Amino acid sequence: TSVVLATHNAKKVPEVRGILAGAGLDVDLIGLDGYPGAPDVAETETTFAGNALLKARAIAEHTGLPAIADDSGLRVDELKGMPGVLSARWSGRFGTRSGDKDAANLELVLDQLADTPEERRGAEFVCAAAVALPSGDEGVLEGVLRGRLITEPRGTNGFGYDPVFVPEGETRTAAELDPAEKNAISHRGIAFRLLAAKLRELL
Ligand code: ITT
Repeated sequence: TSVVLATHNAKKVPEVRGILAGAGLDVDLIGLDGYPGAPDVAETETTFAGNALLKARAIAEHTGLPAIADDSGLRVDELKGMPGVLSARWSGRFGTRSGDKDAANLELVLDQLADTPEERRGAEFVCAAAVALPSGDEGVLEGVLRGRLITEPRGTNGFGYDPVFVPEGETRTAAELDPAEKNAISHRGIAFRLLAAKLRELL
């Protein structure tokens, strides 16, 4: 079965592929590069689940194939859960300009926590994984990874906020874990393993 992965974030693709393969799901996962002109869906919902469904539905409609999507982000305790669904756009909201959006977002969060002591630097990654079929069937599942934010980035694996996020029970950052180690514990790993079970039902 062919399934389209509705993301414009190239770094999410290998993670999702690895997770679904690890769950033993036998699907042919197609990236959006196979669909020039695929809509870049505005994330207008206030929840991860709502935005993941918007992305999956739009791409299922555009391609006529089952589509899966990821909406994810970082909730920082000290920032009352921000940047949350705004994680990909956080620095842009404050007018920061940088060639590297991930780096700018990460720097802004570190700046905002500059005066926050270690014991108050708790945070969590959240991922909503959605599937939408052209028939209208759909589903969405979530995963959370608790951890804490450090002050100096470490590691080169993963993406986004990984270099400053140390998962609970770990001493390494998420960017210092190898891909299989990250997938075993991550918000995305949890959400897409649940989604794999849902896909088995629907496809
Ligand atoms: P698509 O919407 O096209 O999938 P995107 O990068 O805009 O791509 P999101 O809207 O889901 O994706 O935004 C996710 C944000 O949260 C983005 O800033 C990521 O860097 C960050 N993020 C999500 N998962 C992460 C992870 O596993 N590790 C580090 N940062 C992560």
